Amino acid sequence: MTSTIDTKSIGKPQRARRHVRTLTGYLPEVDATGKEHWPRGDEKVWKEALRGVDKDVPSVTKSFVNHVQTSLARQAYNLDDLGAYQAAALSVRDNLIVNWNETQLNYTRKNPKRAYYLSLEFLMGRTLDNALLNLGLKEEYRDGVKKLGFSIEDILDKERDAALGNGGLGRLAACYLDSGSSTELPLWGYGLRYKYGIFQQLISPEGNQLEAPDPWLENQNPWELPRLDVTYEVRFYGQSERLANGRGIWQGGQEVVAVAYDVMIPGYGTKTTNNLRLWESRPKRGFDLNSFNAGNYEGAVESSNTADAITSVLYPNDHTSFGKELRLKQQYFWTAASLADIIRRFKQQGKPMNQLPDYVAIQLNDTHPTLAIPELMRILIDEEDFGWDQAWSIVTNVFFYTNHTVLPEALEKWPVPLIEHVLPRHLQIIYDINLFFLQAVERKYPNDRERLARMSLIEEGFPKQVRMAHLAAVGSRKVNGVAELHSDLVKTTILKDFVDFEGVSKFSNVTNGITPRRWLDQCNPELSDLITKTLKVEKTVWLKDLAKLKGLIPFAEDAAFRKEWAAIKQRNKERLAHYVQTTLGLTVRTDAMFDVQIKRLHEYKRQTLNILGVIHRYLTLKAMTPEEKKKVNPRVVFFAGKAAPAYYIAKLTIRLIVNVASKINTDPDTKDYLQLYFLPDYSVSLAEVLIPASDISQHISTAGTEASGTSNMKFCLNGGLLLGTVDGANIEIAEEVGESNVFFFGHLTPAVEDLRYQHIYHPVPLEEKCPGLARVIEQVAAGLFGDAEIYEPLLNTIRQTDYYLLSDDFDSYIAALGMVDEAYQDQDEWVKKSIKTTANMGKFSSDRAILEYAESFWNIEPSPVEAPKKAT
Ligand code: 26V
Repeated sequence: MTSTIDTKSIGKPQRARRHVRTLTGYLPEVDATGKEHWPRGDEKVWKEALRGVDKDVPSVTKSFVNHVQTSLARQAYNLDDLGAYQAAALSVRDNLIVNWNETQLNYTRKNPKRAYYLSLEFLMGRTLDNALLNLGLKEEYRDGVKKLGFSIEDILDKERDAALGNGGLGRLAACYLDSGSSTELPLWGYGLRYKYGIFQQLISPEGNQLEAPDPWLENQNPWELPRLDVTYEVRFYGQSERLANGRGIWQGGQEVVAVAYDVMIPGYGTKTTNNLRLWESRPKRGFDLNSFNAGNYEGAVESSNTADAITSVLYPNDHTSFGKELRLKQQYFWTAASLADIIRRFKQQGKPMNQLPDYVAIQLNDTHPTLAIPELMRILIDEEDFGWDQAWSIVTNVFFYTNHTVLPEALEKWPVPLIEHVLPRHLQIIYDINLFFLQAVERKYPNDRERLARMSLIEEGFPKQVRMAHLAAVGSRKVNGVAELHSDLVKTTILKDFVDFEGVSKFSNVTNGITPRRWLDQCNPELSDLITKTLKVEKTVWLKDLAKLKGLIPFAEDAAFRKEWAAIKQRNKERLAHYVQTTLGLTVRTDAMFDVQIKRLHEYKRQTLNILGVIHRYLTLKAMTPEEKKKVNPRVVFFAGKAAPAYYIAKLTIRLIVNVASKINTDPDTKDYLQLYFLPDYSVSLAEVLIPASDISQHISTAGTEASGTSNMKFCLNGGLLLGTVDGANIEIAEEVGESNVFFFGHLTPAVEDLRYQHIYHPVPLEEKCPGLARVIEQVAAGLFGDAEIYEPLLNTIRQTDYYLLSDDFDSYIAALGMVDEAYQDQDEWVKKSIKTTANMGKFSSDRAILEYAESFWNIEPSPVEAPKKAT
């Protein structure tokens, strides 16, 4: 077992670490008098021997072959594409490491205030292509590997996605890291190194989703650096004793060790290479030798089994909570290790703890890391001897909380008995926070018991539960939502009482963003080249100042430009068709409109509305004469997305899509006009193929339910038009690109509550309310797509409460689809819309979003890496 840092010694400089740092650095140490000293040996010899970043093709091939030979122990005759990927990755990684070292040294020397992004999910996707782009080495590697007999595309295709996330929240975290490095901000990520990422989705012949594990680390991960010397002990269970002075002593229970793995995050066109630190759990005592010698092998490995479990698998749910003990342990393990690491780094500067908020800002990505709030209180009170008030003032100036949903079922709550069992000291602290908080509320609103019950951090019931969103809001300096409408809903619904009590200035909005490097340049290289050529601005400039896309607007009127624009869309459709052909063996026609909905399966996202709309179209086509059909523009509908393994209704929706597809794709009456595909195992990499190929994409959540959405931004950036409800970021996209360039339908947010009320208290039979929908449902129920009775529970969600208002929005949805058809008939106008859409998407760069966080919340500034000094 590697030596672990005793929690009591956190903050004391670690000698071993100091040496690691100085040995790899370029810069000499500065002593108290300001004099510079080279830490070891001959400075000249050191500096001459340090690896530079040679960017020419011969250096690339040399480095590649070196890795083939010495890192992989292989040779030219037995090197396959996977081996070539590994060699290329190791060679690119050398460049990242040099920049990473310089970045960290720069921060150590300058001591800027830093921000930390705590996220239980980082949906990174593939790294090699992004690293090449950001380092400016794409062409060199393309040429280099070609000379060695490989194609860069084949090599890039060998990389497995790092899929440590469920959906939008995790991908947002990945975009923000890219933007943090690209804008040279001192921003680190902290997460968990799950052994298994989001499950692999398989679809059975009947259309059922099956889940298989995703052992993504199987072939080793060249992008991480194990830091076996950076370890912390984390305690669970045990007893907590309160002392008279308010301090607590927490002892006993189980201790596990957190080991750091660092993932390098290069910036686009910058030296800044920030760090994503992922924790792995290990048993404190790897092997109990006594038990082993006594012949008890199982006993000897027991502690390792339970400790390993903590970081073994990502929970595959989003928007539903479960109260599982292991998930709580994941959350505490990760927040405790991250805070210990942040505090150790802060203390190395020799500053007193009350200055923590001057040097550290911590962003809580949803409520998942909220235990960091009581954990920092515990450290300050029990270990650092602070009094309550001073500790609370530090805590409430360090944390910032982003809410990502207002759906009640997705708001985290933890049973009090579970927290008491796993984290007894934290439960005491949470109760104390609650007591002081409610006392303050009582002073402002005397005798308002209902208000106290609503605002309490503890929900009464059997069992009582801790409301994590309340704890996060109370313990943070700022609270934000992720799009204008959503931030307003946060303020007027779930946290209304908190706005009344604390004042509105604590609550604000930062509209989400996406990185244009991955979501335009990498996934749509031809479009990126056309933009560069047309704007006559280097792509290194416009990819970092996305408002420059506005320069495309006049070209919407240029017929030659439109032709090029449309030809690229066409080639992207062919690329997608090729993917479907090679992976599923199915032939997609490419002379059709491509209509795409790709996202997690959820009732609120209303994939069901989409598939019922497809059936409606099918029935309409069936009723047409051949003459009428000739006027119809062919449409290909794509779905992709995973359902939470226990989400029965979502899985039934997949089953319906798959079975409708097999019926209509083989129906000679309709197959030339309508095709439908469910592409299994949706991932970041699949999104990169689907998005550039889309003519229209669907973002059709019930108004007020989708906090932002971010794929809507990706489609529009790639010139795909948006069909959607007036929800989330759709609204701001329409504001930017112009309402005439989007297709909106459906009821608005303020109507939703009333409609739901009507459903319950004044129900109208579906046949009367929405005959079109009733007819579609009838056909499904009659077995047109097989399995009649199997779909009953899904159909009943609509026939009964219809909580997500399909029957209210169906008619306007069908009308909007008709408007899309009509607009598509005029290809010139359509392409104009497409160009104008891309041109007006500048606002949605994640660079803009991360700078808003940096300036308005964290108060941090860019800290560019200086060029290394030459040896003297
Ligand atoms: C909630 C829960 C509840 C407990 C079980 C596990 C689990 C896992 C994830 C979540 C988070 C749900 C919130 C979420 O993912 N929101 C999405 O965030 C995106 C980025 O801001 C946004 O674009 C989407 O609209 C929003 O649904």
